[in-house]
Amino acid sequence: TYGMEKPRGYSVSFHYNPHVEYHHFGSSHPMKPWRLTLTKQLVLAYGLEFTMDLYQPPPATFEQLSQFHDAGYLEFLSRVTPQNVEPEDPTFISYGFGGESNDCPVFDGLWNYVTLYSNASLWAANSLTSQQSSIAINWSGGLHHAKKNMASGFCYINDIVLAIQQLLTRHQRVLYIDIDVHHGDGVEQAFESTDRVFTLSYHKFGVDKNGYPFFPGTGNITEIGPADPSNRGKGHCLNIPIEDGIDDHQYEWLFKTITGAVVEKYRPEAIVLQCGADSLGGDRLGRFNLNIKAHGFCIETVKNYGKPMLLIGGGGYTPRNVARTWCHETAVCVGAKLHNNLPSHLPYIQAFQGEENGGGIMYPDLHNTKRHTNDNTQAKLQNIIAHAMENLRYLEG
Ligand code: ZLV
Ligand code: CA
Ligand code: ZN
Repeated sequence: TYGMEKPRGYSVSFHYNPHVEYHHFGSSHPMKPWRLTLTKQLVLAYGLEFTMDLYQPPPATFEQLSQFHDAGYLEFLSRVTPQNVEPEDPTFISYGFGGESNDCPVFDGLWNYVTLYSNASLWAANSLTSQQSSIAINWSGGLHHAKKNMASGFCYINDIVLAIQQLLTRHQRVLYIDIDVHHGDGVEQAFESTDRVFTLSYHKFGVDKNGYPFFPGTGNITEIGPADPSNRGKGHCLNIPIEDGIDDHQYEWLFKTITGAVVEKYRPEAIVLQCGADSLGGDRLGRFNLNIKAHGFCIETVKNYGKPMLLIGGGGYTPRNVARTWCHETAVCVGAKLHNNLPSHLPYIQAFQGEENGGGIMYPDLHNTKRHTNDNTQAKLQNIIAHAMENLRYLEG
């Protein structure tokens, strides 16, 4: 039977290069690659590695990244170091570095870090297009804010755009869904002029008590793509703005209603799901009150559509809960149920123990940790759903 393609089956592939863990954005920076160490340890401790095909992708090449990014920007990224950086240089600032917040610092091994997480997404996309797997996972990717010539919001290279470009070589329509608490602006912008990618982002939107918008400040429900009605991309993006403190029940209802309608109307051939874990309760930067199983409900819902699915990470700033969530979601993909008692041989088990760290269990109640007041009324959510359905009428041509 040689010469025949392997049937798709139900196999899950896991794409990860542990060298990403050795990179540091700086001690006070909220983005901690160490959360990936914790995720990996949990996945291994539960024995989930035996249920998947494992790949360790090498760094991506300059040429692979230039499928989306400008060569000048890549040249800069590949050469800049903490030693040679010139903070006053106008190109440095135009590439999204420096500034007051210093969201995107220059750190040792930056190029190595970005090429590692990017190729893991490319390999994951490739395992779907070559039909080696039906679900492909890269928890180290999901850096949705990066633009073709600019770093933004902790993101330097947009691995999601690169992976979607790979999927477009085999699939006519790709749906991108983003449950990170921030708006997936970089992916939306990259595909704003095509009808072959539909982008759907759920996120916190609004200003704080001092009048500062929640990052990146875009993604209102009225933003549906380019204004020009002759643009093919018009109507192929949907933004779901959410207020502080949304709970499990409300989020699950919003997610299944709206995502279900998009899938029915757009009929995607493949789905990319960005699983940013900063939408959990108790996240250092997030504003929602979601529990792990409500976040995982979104993954389960998308899995049940039965399309080739690429799962990628994203934000998540309380590392122990990021690890719990992505391990739970790995289990959802392979159809395993995890015991609430953490495996006793788990390395770094202290990170999950103690009342403040979740009491040594897999599924602690995150509603009670740093709870945000719920500003989402049933009427407001009803209104968002109605507006979203109205926006989807563009798909009817
Ligand atoms: O999760 O917090 O709000 C994908 C992702 O979506 C800003 N940046 C910028 C614009 C002006 N502000 C700075 C405000 C800083 C508030 C304090 C931090 C402390 C240290 C370092 C960074 C932050 C920070 N930065 C918190 N929120 C921001 C955002 C960027 C959020 C990126 C989310 C990335 C991985
Ligand atoms: Ca989002
Ligand atoms: Zn985020």
